[in-house]
Amino acid sequence: MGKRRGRPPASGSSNPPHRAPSREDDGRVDAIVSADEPLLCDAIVAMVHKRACTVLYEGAYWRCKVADGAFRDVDNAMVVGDHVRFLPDDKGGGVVYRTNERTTRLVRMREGRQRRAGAGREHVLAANIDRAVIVAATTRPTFRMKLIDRYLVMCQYGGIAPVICINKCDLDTPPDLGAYDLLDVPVVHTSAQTGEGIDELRALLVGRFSVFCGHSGVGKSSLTNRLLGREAMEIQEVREHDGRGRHTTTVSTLFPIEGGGYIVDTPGIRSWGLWEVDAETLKDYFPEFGDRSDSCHFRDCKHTVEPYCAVREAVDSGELPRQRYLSYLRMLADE
Ligand SMILES: Nc1nc2c(ncn2[C@@H]2O[C@H](COP(=O)(O)OP(=O)(O)OP(=O)(O)O)[C@@H](O)[C@H]2O)c(=O)[nH]1
Ligand SMILES: [Mg+2]
Ligand SMILES: [Zn+2]
Repeated sequence: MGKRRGRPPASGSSNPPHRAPSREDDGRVDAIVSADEPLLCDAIVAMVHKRACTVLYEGAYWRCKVADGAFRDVDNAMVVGDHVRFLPDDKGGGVVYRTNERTTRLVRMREGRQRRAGAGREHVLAANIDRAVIVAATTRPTFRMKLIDRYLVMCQYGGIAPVICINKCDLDTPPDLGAYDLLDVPVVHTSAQTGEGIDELRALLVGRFSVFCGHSGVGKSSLTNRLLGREAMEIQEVREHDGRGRHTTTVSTLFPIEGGGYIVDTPGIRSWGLWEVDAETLKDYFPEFGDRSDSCHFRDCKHTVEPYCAVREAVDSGELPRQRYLSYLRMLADE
């Protein structure tokens, strides 16, 4: 069995057909090849498994072992989007010997923002991406603006350009997103069901490295399938009784798209841990506050209860959207 062209990588820990399952096979091999070995090829991590990964190389997926020492960072050993150097074998597999430095990281924190020992460590969701498609549904699950605001902070933190995608437009009228008018963020209205807005979304993705993020059930995998024109990802009904998703996708997966570029479908995030943005700097991640902060009476104004706060005054006068300000306060309060 050769390369697995045109097929998505097998999910979870199941073995691809070209490798017989073996109990001794724990995925580890010795670093017998120097990382600078000329035979090594550049590939992108498409899926991470336990002590193994699938990489994308020359348009095909290769299930790889990972050499000792290939990880740069014990905590975030390898993530989708990592650029690696690997040695392909003739059975559609290979060995990864090195992961390269990351240019961007989509990050969320494992636990609270508090600086307790072990708390608040970064969890890198994907690396080297330049665009995040923040997907929300008009309904099922219920539209919640504060989630979009959190993703926007994550994007800003990771140096990633966001796009807001309101999906399931066949089910309900899209919400008013006027609160984002001051930000330079493209908004697309889609329906993975009817195909509405898919071409517009595609135009924003071609030639880029994009990741779909958003809550479970909003339709990230459905949009991925639409864009690819095939059932690459499994999708499932949203649970009816509470309208929340149930994590159909469990492993992030990378796909090349027609016209160039890549998309990554990710598992929905249900609970929000917080991230490496502390209370003092959170305000910097709300670009529309901008220069107004300079006019606050206190130089270190957090725009909460301080007197003569220019940001609060702008909210009161309607110059700044109150919804965004309330999101800021909620995040500050760690809610
Ligand atoms: N009516 C309608 N249903 C949609 C649309 N997009 C997705 N769905 C449905 O919503 C449900 C969830 O879709 P998924 O694509 O699995 O959602 P997801 O965001 O990938 O969910 P997780 O993998 O759990 O994060 C499925 O029943 C889809 O058929 C849409 O545009 N319109
Ligand atoms: Mg999914
Ligand atoms: Zn202020």
